[in-house]
Amino acid sequence: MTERTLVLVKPDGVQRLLVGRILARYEERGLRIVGLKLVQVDRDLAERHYAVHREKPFFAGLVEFITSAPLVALALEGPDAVAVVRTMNGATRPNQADPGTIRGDLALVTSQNLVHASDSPETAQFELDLWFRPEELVGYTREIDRWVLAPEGA
Ligand code: FUP
Repeated sequence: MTERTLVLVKPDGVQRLLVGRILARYEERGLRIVGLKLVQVDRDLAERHYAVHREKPFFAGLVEFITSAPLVALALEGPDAVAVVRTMNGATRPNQADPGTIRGDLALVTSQNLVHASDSPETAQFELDLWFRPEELVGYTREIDRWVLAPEGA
């Protein structure tokens, strides 16, 4: 089923000059970019984004990190996009992330694991609403779609 998901290339990705390479992975997979922007996150947005972790010991550090420098927010669309992107990102802890995943190839520590992606379609809806205004999400088709998005069984 076609889904949209929210991805963040976190401040470590921007500072390490990895934005282009990370975006290229999603693009090359065939996912469609339907929203994209550079954001200097404020505390309020950071705390709302990570609200589920409010009681965790790492919450303060997480908010500090995500607000410390700009990040890139993107909305991706495609078949099963939520699960596909989570798999591409790899395990939260980079020392458990498989080679071939973004974290497994490019990250070493959990506190600087480069990317965030929504963990369910429901979370994706919440996070897309949080990060993008409706008019910032653009639906369109691409010439290549008939080569990467053929209907199942076609
Ligand atoms: P993920 O969905 O893979 O981004 O992972 P979580 O939602 O569980 O965690 C969100 C972020 O909290 C991680 F990207 C990094 C940080 N974190 C820690 O710093 N320590 C932990 O033990 C778990 C998460």
